[in-house]
Amino acid sequence: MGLLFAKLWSLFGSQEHKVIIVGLDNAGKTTILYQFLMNEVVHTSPTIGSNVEEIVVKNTHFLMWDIGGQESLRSSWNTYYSNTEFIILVVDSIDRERLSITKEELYRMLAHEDLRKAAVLIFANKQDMKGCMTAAEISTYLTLSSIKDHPWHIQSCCALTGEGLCQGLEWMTSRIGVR
Ligand code: G3D
Ligand code: MG
Repeated sequence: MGLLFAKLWSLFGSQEHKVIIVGLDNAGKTTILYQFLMNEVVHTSPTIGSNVEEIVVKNTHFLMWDIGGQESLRSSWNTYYSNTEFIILVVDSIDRERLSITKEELYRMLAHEDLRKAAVLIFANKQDMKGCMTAAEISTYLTLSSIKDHPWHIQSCCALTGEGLCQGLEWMTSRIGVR
């Protein structure tokens, strides 16, 4: 019985959780993914199509899909949605002009049937930039408090230094098994 339990537990523990990393082009999605992966900053180029990497946090495996954010690619985001447990939405906190587009994309995703059960982590990235919006400002603009049907969390971060990224991942691991 004990052995069976241990086996089941290890199966559960090593189960993969699908994550999609979305956001407009230049928000910092690829930089964040590679920070998770190797804890160092890599030179990135605009993502055409997608990058996928497995990230392990405290025995929890996340399969993370970094999806290109250019306008021409956004219409195909929904092909990545099935079985997604977490959406990481990366916001460029200095890009005030395009926050309205991010908002539209966020609510479009939340309304999608395949993302019904997904939890949303919003990274307010580029907090090192002078004059950037704070996480609180972004939260207000995106009216996050109105989201009742998806668990959500906003975390300020700087993908270049990695600051704030661990806290975001910790929130994700804390959600596992809650639903
Ligand atoms: P994307 O995958 O969302 O399109 P990238 O975005 O990860 O390719 O990042 C786009 C640019 O933003 C990159 O600069 C990257 O270094 C920069 N960037 C990412 N995160 C931060 C951050 O927290 N602070 C600052 N200051 N810059 C950041 P380049 O110059 O390579 O285009
Ligand atoms: Mg990219």
